[in-house]
Amino acid sequence: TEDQTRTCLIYYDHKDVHRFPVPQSKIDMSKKYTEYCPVEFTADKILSKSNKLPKDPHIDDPEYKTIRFNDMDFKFDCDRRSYYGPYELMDYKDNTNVKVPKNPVGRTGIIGRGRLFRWGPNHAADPIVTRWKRDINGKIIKHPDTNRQILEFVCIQRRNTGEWAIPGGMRDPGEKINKTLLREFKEEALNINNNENGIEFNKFERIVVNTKDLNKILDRFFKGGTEIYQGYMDDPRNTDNAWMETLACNFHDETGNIVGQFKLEGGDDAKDARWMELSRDLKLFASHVDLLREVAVLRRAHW
Ligand code: RP5
Ligand code: MG
Ligand code: MG
Repeated sequence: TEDQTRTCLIYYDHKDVHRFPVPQSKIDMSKKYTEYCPVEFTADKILSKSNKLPKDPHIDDPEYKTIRFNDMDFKFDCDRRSYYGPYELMDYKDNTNVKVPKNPVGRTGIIGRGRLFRWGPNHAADPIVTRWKRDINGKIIKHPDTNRQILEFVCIQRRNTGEWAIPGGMRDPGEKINKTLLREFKEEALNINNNENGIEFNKFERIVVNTKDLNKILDRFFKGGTEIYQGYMDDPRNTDNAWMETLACNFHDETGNIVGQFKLEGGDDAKDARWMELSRDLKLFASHVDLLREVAVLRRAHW
């Protein structure tokens, strides 16, 4: 509704960081909001120079001025373009010498990067792996209300907030988006951390394959994706100057004999993984439910 405000906390381990409330009608930055006094927040982990995470320089670092916004940035090995087209730059507080990216969707109640590594768009990928719900004899089940087949998707539980989500993740520096989709699925839903030597193959319920075969199956399966969405993600970490954008792809196992047979196991930043029924009543992290609705429409499934 009009006067609804977004007052949520930024994220789990920063329970003290409250966003400045932004009424629905004031989200658009072109609308005047004179009382607006966003909280300045960039997590220590993002500011620290001690670890090797691929972070951007902060505004007080001379390197900051070398960032190439709205472009491929080879120096920092990342794509700073938004799916929305060019975003504007704005003053950081009253400092007219420093320009920071302006969130194209609007005000969030926080300036700085919050917990995000990059200024501007932070690119992620979301693999939505689906199969049809079946009875114990393998027959596809239809929903009594809609008489439509029911989809199940691979869902993970995020370690940090405990929320259930699509097993998505951030694009590594220089990484192709297709690689991110497959890598994150393997890490978070199969607990496979790389494809060097150590993949165990007792993680499967009904099929046993060796490492090479497993990778072949996954590589082939992940070639047949359908793009569902690319754009902004309403992520709890977003700020006025740093935000999540994602590319979501549906990988559907029609027969249920491929990935549909895999035993899921949460790994990396996921503490659990399971097949979950698609329905409008799902409560998931960020706006992941909206992505699933698109998949249900695409597959003419129950929703
Ligand atoms: C969401 O955060 C994206 O849709 C993706 O699922 C996820 C990526 O962040 P991490 O899972 O790496 O925290 O905005
Ligand atoms: Mg991950
Ligand atoms: Mg993730």
